[in-house]
Amino acid sequence: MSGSTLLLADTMMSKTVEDDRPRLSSYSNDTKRRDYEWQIVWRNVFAFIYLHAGCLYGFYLIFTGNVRIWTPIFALVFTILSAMGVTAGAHRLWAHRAYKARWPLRLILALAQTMAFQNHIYEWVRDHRVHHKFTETDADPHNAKRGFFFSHIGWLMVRKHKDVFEKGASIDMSDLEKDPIVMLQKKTYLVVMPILCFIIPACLPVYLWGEDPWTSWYVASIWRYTMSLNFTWLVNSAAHIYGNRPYDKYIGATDNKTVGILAMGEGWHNYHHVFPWDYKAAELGNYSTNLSTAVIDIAAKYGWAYDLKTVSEDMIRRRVNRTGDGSHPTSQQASHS
Ligand code: ST9
Ligand code: ZN
Ligand code: ZN
Repeated sequence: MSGSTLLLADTMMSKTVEDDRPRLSSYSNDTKRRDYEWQIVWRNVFAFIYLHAGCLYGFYLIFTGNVRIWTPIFALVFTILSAMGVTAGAHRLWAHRAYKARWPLRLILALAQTMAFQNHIYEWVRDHRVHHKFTETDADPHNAKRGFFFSHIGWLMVRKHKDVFEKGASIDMSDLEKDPIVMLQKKTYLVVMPILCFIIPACLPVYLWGEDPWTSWYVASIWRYTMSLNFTWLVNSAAHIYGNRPYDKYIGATDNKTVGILAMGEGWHNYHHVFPWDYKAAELGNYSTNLSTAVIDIAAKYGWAYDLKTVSEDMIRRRVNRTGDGSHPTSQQASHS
């Protein structure tokens, strides 16, 4: 990673430009209400209230020093591991086929994705493919035109819009149906997920360094899980609302450096929506804001990942000049201003 690469990334984020794409508020009440009745799923509402209250208690335990030092460190390591299952696994490998992976890597990524409890790979990928195909319409499960709260967490607390089912039926999932690791994970998810996401992370600190069991539960399980959910959800909310649109100013997705770091390289979302097949999910291979790319590159070095797809510089430049908002350092608008 060169200094100029870092500079380029920083320049891309530091420029603020006129946002002339259609405003999110153009999602009128008519559209919002059409054929849609709110059907709140109270089980999920209460689960998310518990998780967020527990997460605040986890913060309290950490900041008042009522925790052994290794427990938050362990939680952080576990967060990164499980995040790789989502970013390098569910997202870049299974949803977008941006590279290919040998079975040992697919198995590790599937286990890591199970630790993250963001639904099994099959369901995660189906919702994500629908999100890309019908972005910011009623068929998008976390349609950002329905506001920050809905696209962040609200969509998980209500029944889906009927367009999600109807248009979602057009999504081809046959590639996942042919992957025995994905199908085994789907079949065993309800048993394996609670063990990997909650029980093992809560037990290890107790057995390894004598952490108090409740402290371990609230810090290593609840705090860790709730924080990683929120970092992930920022990609659907913040990275569809705040930030620059260097590659396409006519779409909602934005490049957002903060989300890029918190979501392990998934915040370069304007780029990602324009070039979803790039295994980096970003233009630059900048590891400091894209840990997931580093993991795929290391796996590729050992032959576990291969056929990594990317986008030519020329194609990017042409797109930047045709539809970018002028915030890209190489854009013609930027160089003329
Ligand atoms: C979670 C997911 O948090 C987060 C995803 C984020 C994605 C971000 C992407 C950005 C990149 C990655 C960044 C990673 C960063 C990591 C950093 C970490 C530090 N197409 O869903 P159901 C059909 S999950 C086609 O029940 P309801 C289908 O037939 C959090 N068809 O709908 C289905 O039946 P089946 C934990 C579809 O009843 C049937 O409808 N999990 C589609 O409206 C029923 O489906 C939870 O909280 C589609 N897209 O319920 C669980 N969808 O499945 C939350 C559905 O049998 N979920 N169908 O084939 C639920 O409780 C429910 O889904 C619901 C909706 C209440 C939300
Ligand atoms: Zn998106
Ligand atoms: Zn994607």
